[in-house]
Amino acid sequence: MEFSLYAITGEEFHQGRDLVEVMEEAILGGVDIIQLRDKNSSKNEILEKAKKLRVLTEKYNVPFIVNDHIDIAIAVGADGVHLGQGDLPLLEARKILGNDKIIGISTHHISEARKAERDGADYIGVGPVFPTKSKKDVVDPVTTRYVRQVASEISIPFVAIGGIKVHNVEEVLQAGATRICAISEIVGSTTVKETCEQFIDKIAKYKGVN
Ligand code: 3NM
Repeated sequence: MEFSLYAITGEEFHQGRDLVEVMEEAILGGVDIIQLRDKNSSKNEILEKAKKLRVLTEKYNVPFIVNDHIDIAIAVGADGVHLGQGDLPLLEARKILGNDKIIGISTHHISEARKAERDGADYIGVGPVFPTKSKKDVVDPVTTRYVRQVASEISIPFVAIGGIKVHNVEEVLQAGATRICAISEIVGSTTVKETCEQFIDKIAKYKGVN
């Protein structure tokens, strides 16, 4: 799983801008994997958004991940799903999706990271590193301490998430992360492409260091 900047949708931050337009700008700025995450819309609405994002991500050859909804992921031919700790267990999701699809799992503790690795996750989320308003049921920040722990102990790819901004991303990279994920900093930016370019520059600076 080669990627460095992961953008998740968060339409509450768009200030009226079109979903596909914002995500296209993010891709043009260097985002190399996209997740549709929508906790507010109906299943049909999410399906329609997923179809549009599938067309966009296919155009740019960027992996497309759907949060929670395995059925929608299959229906639109997404590259994979992202599951939380309370969702369908990874082993069951794997039975449905097979080995060719990407399955990512949110983790907030090293025990969850170890289990996800054991169960065959393709990548894990590591967070929330910093306080965030983008996730409702969020646990206390895990801090860069957890990032360090995962970087030294876990072999599968991991992506740091939660409150990560251009101004604090270097702390996370210094802790050993090589992949960064953000919602509000990217999709809430008035200059989405430039914000992504700034993230990419900082990630590149630490490439080969970690
Ligand atoms: N998952 P922002 S934190 C969706 O820790 C999500 O698993 C998290 O949004 C986790 O970049 C988070 O705006 C919200 O802080 C990330």
